[in-house]
Amino acid sequence: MRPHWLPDRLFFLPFVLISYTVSASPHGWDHNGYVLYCPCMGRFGNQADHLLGALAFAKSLNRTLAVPPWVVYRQHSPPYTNMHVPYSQFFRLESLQRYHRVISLESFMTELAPKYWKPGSHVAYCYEMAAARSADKKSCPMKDGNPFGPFWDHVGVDFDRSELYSSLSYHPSGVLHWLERFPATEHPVLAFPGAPAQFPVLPEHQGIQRYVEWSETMEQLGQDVIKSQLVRPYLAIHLRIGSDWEHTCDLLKEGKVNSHLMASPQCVGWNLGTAIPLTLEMCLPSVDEILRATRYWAQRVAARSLYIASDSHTYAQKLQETLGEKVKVVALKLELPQTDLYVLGKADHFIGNCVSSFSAFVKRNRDVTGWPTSFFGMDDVRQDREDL
Ligand code: GFB
Repeated sequence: MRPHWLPDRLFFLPFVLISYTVSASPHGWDHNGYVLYCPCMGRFGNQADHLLGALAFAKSLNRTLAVPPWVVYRQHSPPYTNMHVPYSQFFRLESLQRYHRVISLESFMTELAPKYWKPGSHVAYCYEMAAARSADKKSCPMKDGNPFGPFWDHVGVDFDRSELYSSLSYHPSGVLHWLERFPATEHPVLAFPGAPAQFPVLPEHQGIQRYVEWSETMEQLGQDVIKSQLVRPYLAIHLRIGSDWEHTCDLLKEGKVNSHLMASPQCVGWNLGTAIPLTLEMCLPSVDEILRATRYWAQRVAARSLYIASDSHTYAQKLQETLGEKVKVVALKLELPQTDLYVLGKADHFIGNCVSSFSAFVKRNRDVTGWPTSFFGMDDVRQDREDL
């Protein structure tokens, strides 16, 4: 659903204007150096996890982070090419400054690179293992395949040579090794093929989410949905049940993974020794479980409306039948996933998918503002685990 006041072609116009405003301010060169990377793993939720880790990494090295655009895949509709959406279209870049120095990658390229990071000086940094897969076995795979090639082409960068490393860690505890090996005086710009961060984001970096604040345009889009469609208290659920997800959860069925699968540490715990076993209902909740958990939480919070975000079916009719006519069931199938994320984040209670980083974004967003979250398949196991 596109808001009625934004015609198709103009949908991204306000975002473009905002990014222009942000990039119009002049930036001086930071002699402590820069970190650049391609958010080349996964879709929005994965990229958001990586952003938090990359912010922590840049802060630990005291380098400015060049915040990349979001890579948005258009696999299901023409023209099938990736979009590169500036960070500031969805979130306020200036809010990140409260955590650490940042510049948008777009501003870095237009304002600073022409003077300080010219063609000929573009060095790529990666693990030896990653370079071993390249044709000459010693070049970082910066532009090999999609999304890597289209990303750096979009940024307008070719790489001239590579610096390889083997025993460096992106965790802030490894900072001294980085400073020794790649001092900013000789290595002003560290450009990586992927995020210098772990996935999922480490527990100690989850709080950085508080600096990820919605842009004014997203606030307007999200509030428009809440005010026009929902009645508080409202319950919100995220159904991650599409076919790609079924394949992911098959790994669990086939016994190929343990409790740690993608974002699952958020609900089973980080310590594998004490982690809650990850069940199929937690990964791919059945219709019965979706109805049960929704009914349970709707009663507990005395919900007057239910918001369903889904990558596939919404089960709106079944949910309406199970909740009765006093609860308004809303399933809009919004075009922009970020509007769903906004509305899920503001609910009086949220039921997410433990394994999905899309749900994890919502959970972190709610954690930093003190709003409660539960997960499908877990209502009976979490009650006595205060550590989760
Ligand atoms: O966000 P994400 O990394 O979460 O990727 P996972 C899932 C994408 O699916 C979202 C769409 O970014 C959206 O584009 N999507 C999922 C939704 N749920 C919803 C929803 O409720 N509303 C809307 N509008 N869109 C990982 C992916 O997904 O799963 C990997 O990053 C891979 O690429 C893996 O596919 C299996 O962590 O759930």
